[in-house]
Formats: sequence, C-alpha cells, structure tokens
Amino acid sequence: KPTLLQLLALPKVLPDAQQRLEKRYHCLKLWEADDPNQLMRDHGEEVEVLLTSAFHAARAALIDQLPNLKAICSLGVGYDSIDIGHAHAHGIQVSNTPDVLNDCVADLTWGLILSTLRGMGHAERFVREGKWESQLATLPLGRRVTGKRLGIVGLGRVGLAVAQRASGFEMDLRYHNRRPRNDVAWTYESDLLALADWCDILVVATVGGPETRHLINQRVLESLGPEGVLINVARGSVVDEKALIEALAHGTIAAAGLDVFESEPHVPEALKALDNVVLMPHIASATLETRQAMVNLVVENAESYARSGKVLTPVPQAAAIKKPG
Ligand code: 8YV
Repeated sequence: KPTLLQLLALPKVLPDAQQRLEKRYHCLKLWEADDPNQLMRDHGEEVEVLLTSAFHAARAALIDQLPNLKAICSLGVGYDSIDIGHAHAHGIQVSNTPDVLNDCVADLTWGLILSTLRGMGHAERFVREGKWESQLATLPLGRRVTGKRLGIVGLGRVGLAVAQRASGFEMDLRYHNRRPRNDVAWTYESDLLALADWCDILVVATVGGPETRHLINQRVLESLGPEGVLINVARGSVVDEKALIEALAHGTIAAAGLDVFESEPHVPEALKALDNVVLMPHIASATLETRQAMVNLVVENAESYARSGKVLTPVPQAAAIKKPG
C-alpha cells in the first residue's frame, strides 16, 4: 500500500471514512506521533499522498520534506493554506472539496446579513441578561433587510449561491469579480470602490491568499459608508481587520458580520467589545450534512488517486490563479 500522511484526524461525521482511507493506504497520523519531526524524518520519503485541510498549512517547507509526494488532498474549498505554486511546480496534484458546501456557506451568509442588520446577537443577549422586563426602551432598532442593495465581492460558487438567495429579499444586486460572468444577468462592477459606494451590504466571498490580502481596506470601507454593512465569509486575510475595527468604532460603516478573522481563532478584544458586529467562529460549512459531504469528497479524492493516479476535484493550476478585479 502507498503511504498517506494525515495532518489531521478526519471529523467523526462519517463512521467509515478512516477505514476507507486505510483500505487503500498505510496511514501515518501526524497528530498522534510523540515526536512529529522524528516521524517526518523517518518516513517523509515514503509519503505519496498528503491529507490536510484548509486549517492545516501545507507550505513549501513541509512539501520539501516529502520528496516523493504526488498528491495533496485537502478538506475544505479554500486552499490558501497550501503552497499551490510550489506543489504544482513539483508536479504534485492538489484537490479541495468544492461545491458540496456552497449552500450551507450561503445560508450562513444570509444568517449573518439578517442577524447583523436586525441586531439579533445584541437582542438575544438582551433577553438572556434579563433586560427585557426593565429596559425595553434601550434596545436599539435594527435595519430593514428587504429591498436593500447587495454587493458581492467574488461571484464564484459560494458567491453565486449567496446571490440566488437574494431574490426573496427583493434586492438589487451587483458584483465584483476577476472578470464578468456570462451566465448571470446581474450588473458587473469592475471597480470595487464603486461597488462599495453603490451597495448597502457588501458580502465578501472571494478566495483568500496573497492575491486578495486586504482587498477590503480603509478606502473600501469609506466608500461603503456610514449606512453600509460588511459581511465576510471568505478569509480573514481579505479584510484589513485593523481598518475594520476603526471603521466600526468610528461609524465609518454601520456594522459587520464576520465568520472569519485574520488570526483566527484569535479575535481581537477591540472587535469583541463592539456591539455593531456579529462574530461567528468560522462555522459557515459546519453542518452535519455538509461536513459529511466534505469528508466523503476528501476521501473520494484520495481513493481516486489510489485507483487511477488522478485526484477527482483538482484545484486550478497555480498559473491560472490571478488577483481579482
Ligand atoms: C472549513 C473552509 O471550516 O472550506 C473552507 O475553505 O474554510 C471551511 O469550510 C474548513 O475548510 C474545514 O477544514
């Protein structure tokens, strides 16, 4: 059997997932090793497949410790934690788990839109803290959701699922992307600042990584303006978090709903102290059904490589990945 190095234990949502891997591979479980460095030194040369996730970095230094690596199978759609250019330059195939999480990520995006505009987090704390009986008049009014203008940064698979859910809310919608899509009727906005200026709610659903780092900066937040709301379900790196905290604290924008953070799981105290932000611990794909589908797909990729020498859902070639906009 070929050797597969696992950087993580598969989430226990599919009882037979680990067995399926072990049917095809000799699995090395890095997290169980007393001395992970020793395990890498002793067995690095044997490893043909690496199983990782969007939360476990597979950078060049790690890849270089595995001279016979042929495939990286990653759990999650985002692959900014993997040094794709380095992997592809060494002929290593990389797969992710696209599509199966689109609906749940889009659902949570709408949950964030609703809870942010309607102040649901604040209102829920208000009830739990026993303030309803005595202080109802102090509960701030929310903002209407229906009929708002929605701007989407990154109309990829997730962005599209977010957009499709907007029609029930009678929203006008525009998007900013690397290039216009020819399969949608929504207005394309080539200028991110113009999109931020136009919309009431700006949803960030773009890829992470160096190409999009701090794409949402102070200028974009200023364009979004004092009535504007920012929602981020992409990667923390896409938003300049310091600029966002300033903007929320000084009313440069109205509010934000965030599922991702620059140094997660660390969330800055300054952000936690603000009432006009809804904070989620990166749970957009965290439903039983979606996690089952994700685990199944990462295992299917490893199985497919064992069977045919090809992963099932390869990420685009590094050369094709360019800065959006
Ligand atoms: C997951 C994600 O929480 O898919 C992604 O890129 O960020 C999330 O869906 C994560 O990948 C789980 O490993």
